[in-house]
Amino acid sequence: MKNISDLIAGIKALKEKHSAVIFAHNYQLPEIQDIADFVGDSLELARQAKNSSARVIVLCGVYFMAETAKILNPTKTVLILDELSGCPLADCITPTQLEKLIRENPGVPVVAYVNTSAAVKALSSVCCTSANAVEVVNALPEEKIIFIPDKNLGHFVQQQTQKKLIIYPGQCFTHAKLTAAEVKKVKELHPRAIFLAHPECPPPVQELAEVIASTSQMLKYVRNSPAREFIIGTEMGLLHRLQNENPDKKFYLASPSLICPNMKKNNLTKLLASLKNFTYEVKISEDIRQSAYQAIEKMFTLTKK
Ligand code: CIZ
Repeated sequence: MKNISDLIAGIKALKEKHSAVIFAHNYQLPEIQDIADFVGDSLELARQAKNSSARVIVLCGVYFMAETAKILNPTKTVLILDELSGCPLADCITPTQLEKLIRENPGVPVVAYVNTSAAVKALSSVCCTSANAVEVVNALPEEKIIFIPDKNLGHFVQQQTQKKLIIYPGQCFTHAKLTAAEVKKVKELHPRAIFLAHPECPPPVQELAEVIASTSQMLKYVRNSPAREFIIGTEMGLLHRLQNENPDKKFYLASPSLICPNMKKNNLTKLLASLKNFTYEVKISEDIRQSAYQAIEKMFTLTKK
């Protein structure tokens, strides 16, 4: 068992040796965020991966995020720290289930949240993230849209658009745990605080929010807000960045249950091992990768400013 400074020194040396970059999601442990070259949400990580000139990308997040980096960078080595850091939301829908939905709704385009497998993306018309879901849906010419796999994000988008969404009934089990009763209690304790909820939270929680936002939107909102106190309704990892970027503001997690066990499978020991042994390499068959690439590229095209 190495101490933390040995781990950090080892990671930095191997990173240099392999011309690697470390990307971390906003929900990662503080020590992973601190050593990363870039920290962001899945849209920012995807954009960063697309523009990276590094030979090796180490993705500290969950599996679909590493797959997205590989889809955009087929010639690079993409590593994930733990093979088992999946995403139960992404696992909610299989290619067979999506094929059935498409057969039942001929001609209706599929908007797939990036929290899906490469094989599901490959069957979809376009991807979206929580930061751009409304924009993607509104940019499509069709009036009826299949939205997969998160029903709470689907509910949020449905409130913001005139289009008719056919919403798949999946959900993120971490965000789904947050209840309106818990939020009301925290609001009572901190009456001046603004409540920011992630759109993966259930509708009764969304109704209590002053702001419904993705993690990147929460960071931006807090940065620009004159308020001093905020209740955060998303995975606890975001508090590290919020607090670092806003040392004079106060943050309260809406519930202690807002911890994603898969995001928290990653740690510095596994990061060192990943760079040392090139584990675990993400591989995607070329036909699936090419089709999934189209869906991600279309998201970038539709949301180009
Ligand atoms: O899109 C992402 O990265 C997720 C999973 C949450 C968010 O809002 O950033």
